[in-house]
Amino acid sequence: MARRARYKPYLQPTGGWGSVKSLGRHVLGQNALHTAPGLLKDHNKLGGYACTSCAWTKPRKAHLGEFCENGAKATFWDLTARRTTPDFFARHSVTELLGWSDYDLENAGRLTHPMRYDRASDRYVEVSWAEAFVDIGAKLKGYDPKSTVFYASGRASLETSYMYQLFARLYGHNNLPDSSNMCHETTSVALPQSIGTPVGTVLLDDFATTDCILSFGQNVGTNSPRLLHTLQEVRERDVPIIVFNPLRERGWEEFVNPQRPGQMLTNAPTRIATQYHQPRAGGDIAAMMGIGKVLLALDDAAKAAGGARVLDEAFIAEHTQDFPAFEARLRETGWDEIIAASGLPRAAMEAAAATYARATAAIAIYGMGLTQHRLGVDSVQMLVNLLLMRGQIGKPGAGICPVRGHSNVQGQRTVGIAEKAELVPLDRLARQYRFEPPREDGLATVEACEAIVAGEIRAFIGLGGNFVRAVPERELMEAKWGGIDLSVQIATKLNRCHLITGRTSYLLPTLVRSEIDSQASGPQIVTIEDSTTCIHASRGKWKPAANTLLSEPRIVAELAKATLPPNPHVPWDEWVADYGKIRDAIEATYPDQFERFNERLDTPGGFPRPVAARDRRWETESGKANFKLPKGLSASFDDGRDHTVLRLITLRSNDQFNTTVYGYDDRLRGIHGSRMVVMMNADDRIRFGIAEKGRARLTTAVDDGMLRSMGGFEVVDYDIPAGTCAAYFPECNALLPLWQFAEESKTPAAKSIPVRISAE
Ligand SMILES: Nc1nc2c(c(=O)[nH]1)N[C@H]1C(S)=C(S)[C@@H](COP(=O)(O)OP(=O)(O)OC[C@H]3O[C@@H](n4cnc5c(=O)[nH]c(N)nc54)[C@H](O)[C@@H]3O)O[C@H]1N2
Ligand SMILES: Nc1nc2c(c(=O)[nH]1)N[C@H]1C(S)=C(S)[C@@H](COP(=O)(O)OP(=O)(O)OC[C@H]3O[C@@H](n4cnc5c(=O)[nH]c(N)nc54)[C@H](O)[C@@H]3O)O[C@H]1N2
Ligand SMILES: [Mo]
Repeated sequence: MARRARYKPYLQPTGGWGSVKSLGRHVLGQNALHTAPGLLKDHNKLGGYACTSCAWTKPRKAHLGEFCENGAKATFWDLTARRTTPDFFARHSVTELLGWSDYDLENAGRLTHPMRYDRASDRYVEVSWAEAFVDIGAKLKGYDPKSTVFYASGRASLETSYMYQLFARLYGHNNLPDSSNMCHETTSVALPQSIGTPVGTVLLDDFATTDCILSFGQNVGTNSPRLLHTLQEVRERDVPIIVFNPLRERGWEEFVNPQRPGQMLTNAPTRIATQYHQPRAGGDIAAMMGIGKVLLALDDAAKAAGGARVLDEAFIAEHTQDFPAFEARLRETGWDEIIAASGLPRAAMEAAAATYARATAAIAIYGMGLTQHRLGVDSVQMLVNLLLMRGQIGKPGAGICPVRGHSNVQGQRTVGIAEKAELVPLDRLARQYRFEPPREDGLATVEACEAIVAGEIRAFIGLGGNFVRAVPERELMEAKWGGIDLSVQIATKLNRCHLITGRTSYLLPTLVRSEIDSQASGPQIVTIEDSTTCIHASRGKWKPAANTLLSEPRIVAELAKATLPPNPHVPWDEWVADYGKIRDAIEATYPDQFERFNERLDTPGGFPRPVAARDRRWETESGKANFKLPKGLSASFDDGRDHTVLRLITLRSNDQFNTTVYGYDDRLRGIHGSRMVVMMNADDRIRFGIAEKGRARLTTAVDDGMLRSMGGFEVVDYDIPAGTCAAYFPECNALLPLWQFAEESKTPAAKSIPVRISAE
């Protein structure tokens, strides 16, 4: 039965009673009420567990309830009383389950037993752990390692991730795609070229002294709500926050902090954004060119009048390279082009620039709205250019702040989950474990998809995630998956990727982070790295969902032992018995990053890894921070001239974590009851002859001989610029061509899919 959507603009603040009510519904829905008191005591606390939801950092001094609506939802979802047992699989064939929604699949509860797909009965059937490991190991031994892919989704701890990358390299490949290939890979490519570090430079303390925040393409209210606590404090110092986002996101508008009883009683919200500009999708490079142009003009005027300069000339001279070329580009780019490409009036850019020009310490925050475009790398580098113009990197209260996705996605890269060989200290791994690691680059996510489509991949191991559902080109990917010989999914809940089976398919169930992980030496600690490079310890507090579950480190170790020839230098069993020893090994591989790792586990607020750019040391080839020239003004694939083509943004609702769908409401956007919705400008709707609240079909507007088309969308008139529309991920991934990715980073261009829309 198709669901009907209801739309009523949400006028309440983010947080507040709406968030409490929504949370209440989710706790009851998962029968997880017994976990609620623990949420207050242990969630994101020293001695407790780190939230599995977003990667935003934790303060040194935690609030009583250091959680947000969505972090709590993620935890309740993990700690549900429901179970997906062997009996469940006996009742439902895989073909039947393929007809279930993402919500219904995960809502069946936690996986409890290792399972193997039985083609004859079309069912997953219980298998012993021992048999699963022996069979998987035997099969892996038979393949060319380079024809296998070890994917990781960004939740697994530093300990698991380190073991996993080592397993891949000992086995013989660097095919380690990660969810970050679909996410902030653009950041990891852009920032090293600009400032010589792949990560952000901002620490939580910087928010206490900043006097201006610029935000591009990030949805704080839904995807990093704890950051709102910090932004609220920033706003109480009357600091301006300038937001660029095609959609009016409630999270950037008003917030009532559920952790503040006084504010909850009065319901008087804190206004977050002081300026809200709505560029068209992919319009940010142009918008930033406009801001840069105004900064130059203000600086020219200041120079002429003998007033305080707007540009930081000393910083530019001492620390940067290529400013003259960038300045020339700003001066020669005309306002007409900028206005057309950004979709913004000149006054918007003037207002933003005037405010930024007055700041002494500014932070730039960004998310998927910049990274998931054809010119995503250029978009991020433009934002850095704006900071460099005014010397806003490497001093207190200032810097660049990518808001990462999964709770340990940044950390996985730090400990070697990377397909690019140059990013990994292979010589050190070679010495530490006495082997010859593969030296050539492996496959990133898009490349792994291409190889699967080409029939070149024999085995796929997924350390978490929902690969087939998260990647572009769904129909082709699902059709080609059957060509994989062995598909092994280490998971907590059932998802669609598990049901798209290879010739042999295993489902290996594991613990979640909030559960007690007991090994030979007692309960274990795991660690994660947040968006600001701080490392936190996490201790599970809850009884595991089933006593048949194994921890992720144990599963990785057993797979490795079953696959690899014995190597006395890799103590898999000792590591599993005591995760402290894995941390010692991580420290041995990365002595500068993880100095005294085990001793510093309980540093309040986490301990930061060193980032050279924070100290104005630029680890670039030039030894300076580089102004980078964008390759174009529009970040999208279409040139914006064909008015029959819209740019489709695919994004997250307030009731989901990526492909995990907690419910059918997107409260903050006022959309209820359905996810098959396209948000569009009313003028566009009329122009395309679609009735109010009518139904529509979206068809990808590319000419590559493939038809990508989806019907059944309900149209919602929304506050979004003409020419841009929005709908939900992962539903829309069938519309995203595999070859439409960000230049250089290969991050799929999920934020401006060129589409045609027609009434249904
Ligand atoms: N509750 C919850 N938390 C999450 C997640 C989740 O699904 N649920 N996912 C996690 C993960 S893996 C990630 S990567 C992050 C994602 O968090 P975000 O980076 O916030 O990603 P999206 O939800 O995709 O939203 C992107 C935002 O960018 C805007 N946008 C789209 N196109 C453009 C553009 O061209 N220009 C500008 N300026 N803005 C644009 C959209 O309107 C939207 O507000 O969140 C993490 N945290
Ligand atoms: N169109 C479009 N596509 C996108 C995006 C977009 O904005 N638009 N965003 C992209 C982004 S930013 C990302 S990060 C990817 C996300 O891609 P993935 O990381 O692959 O997907 P998730 O939905 O996060 O994975 C959810 C599954 O992980 C498993 N899981 C959950 N917790 C654990 C755990 O603790 N351990 C293990 N082993 N398994 C666990 C569960 O079985 C669950 O079903 O999607 C990308 N795809
Ligand atoms: Mo992500």
